[in-house]
Amino acid sequence: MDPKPHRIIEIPVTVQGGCSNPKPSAGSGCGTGQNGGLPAHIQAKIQDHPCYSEEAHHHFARMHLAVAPACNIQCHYCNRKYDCSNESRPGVVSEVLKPAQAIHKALTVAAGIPEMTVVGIAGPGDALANPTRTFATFRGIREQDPGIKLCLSTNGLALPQHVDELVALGVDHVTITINSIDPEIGARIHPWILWERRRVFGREGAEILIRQQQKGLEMLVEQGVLVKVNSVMIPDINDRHLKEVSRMVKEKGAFLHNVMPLISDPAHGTYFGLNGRRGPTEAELSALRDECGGNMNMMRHCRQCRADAVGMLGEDRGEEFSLERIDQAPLNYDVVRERRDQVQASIRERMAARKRQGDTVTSMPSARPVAQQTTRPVLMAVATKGGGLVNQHFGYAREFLIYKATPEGVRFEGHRRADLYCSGPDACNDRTQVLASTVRALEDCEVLLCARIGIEPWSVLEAAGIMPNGEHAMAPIEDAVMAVYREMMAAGRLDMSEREAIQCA
Ligand code: CLF
Ligand code: SF4
Repeated sequence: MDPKPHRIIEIPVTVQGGCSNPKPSAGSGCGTGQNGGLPAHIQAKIQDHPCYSEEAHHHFARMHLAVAPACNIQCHYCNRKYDCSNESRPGVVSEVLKPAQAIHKALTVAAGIPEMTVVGIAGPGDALANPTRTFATFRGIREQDPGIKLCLSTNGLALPQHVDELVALGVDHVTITINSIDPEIGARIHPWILWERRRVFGREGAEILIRQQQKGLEMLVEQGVLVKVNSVMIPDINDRHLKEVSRMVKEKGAFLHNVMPLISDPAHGTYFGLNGRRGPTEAELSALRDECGGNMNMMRHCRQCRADAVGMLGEDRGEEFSLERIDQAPLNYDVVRERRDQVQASIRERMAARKRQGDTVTSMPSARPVAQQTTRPVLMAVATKGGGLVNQHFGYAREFLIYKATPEGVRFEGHRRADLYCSGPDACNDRTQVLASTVRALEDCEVLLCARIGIEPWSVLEAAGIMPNGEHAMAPIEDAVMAVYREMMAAGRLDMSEREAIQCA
């Protein structure tokens, strides 16, 4: 780290709590899937937004419309050939859309994926560096279907001058990427910005960016918009600083903080990638999220989506809805809306029923202080294709969700990507390699829950200390995790020595 003392920019908080300020109560953790305790109007805003509610991401889908190609800043983790790293994993956007095309695409996806609740604009550049295209798109969707939530992601430089228009259009969810509140650190991430028709470099540019971000955040909160802050964790540049960022954004009323790992691959041609800057390890990321979590609700289920992503988080159905394909699709939108409303109402009913069941299943039966002190936590990997259920065949899983079971209950920790084990009859030679990489990705997990698994992967995982378990197929994930944890406890497999218990605490 740079030893020089840095000046943190913090615009005095002018926004007070009030009914429009959506600060959640401590422990209400939208990032934890437990949304109880939130005021009803906030609960209504997040309950079917897959990014703002961890629980919703099992049930509802989102789509991004790639209408915003230009950007007004430079980030060292971005190469314009690729999606905006604010909201995407690297990969070219298949097609940049004009507003009319984007509106038609959104309505067509709503017809094909009735679970889709949110349309976001997240690049491939910056949504507000392309205001004409962005607002024309939002306006068109709002006119055609007021039931779709509108969501926007921005670097924040041009945010203050657009807050009124966002509010007028009913954009209820805005993400600002804030990587630093210290211009010295900011300049190491953002080498220049475009400001008042000129390039402003280094510290001066970073200072303007930070001020605009904070001003935009305050203005949105004042108007009752739910603000999520994304931060890219960059080891040895802003990793230790992000706790300070978390504190500041919470103070200013941000609803949720999403710390994402730097994606740094030389093949992407970014400055950081080409200069050997590494991304954080899973352990570093998890530790920082825990540290920030003391101040703030943390998002742990982000998939760093493409700027043209379509579907549930973690899946990409963009190809099904390319311009070429959707142009031929006939559309009776009254029917679409009716079907969508029915599907979403039945999902909400299932979620409510599950909530009514309460915590009885996912917490331990009674307080047993001695057992709790000496019972160790266990990480479990889960193969799911949505719905909050253990319902994916191991061979078809492209990612695993990671849950931590403790005597106090079950907590979602994040996800790990995996290569497809069953990718067709011609891919048999790759399977050993795929299994080896899955074992590496899940090396800290002791159990793998899935709907089914073949004998070969079973043996390899078991030998690596990751016990496959298909007995809870189609069960709710948290119930299944807790049931296996109880079995392990009953078998005496979770006992710790007092010394281990202290270390664990
Ligand atoms: Fe898109 Fe972002 Fe809206 Fe979600 S994504 S604009 S808030 S609808 Fe979500 Fe994707 Fe993570 Fe973004 S998982 S990258 S946080
Ligand atoms: Fe790239 Fe997004 Fe940064 Fe612009 S704001 S340079 S598009 S990562």
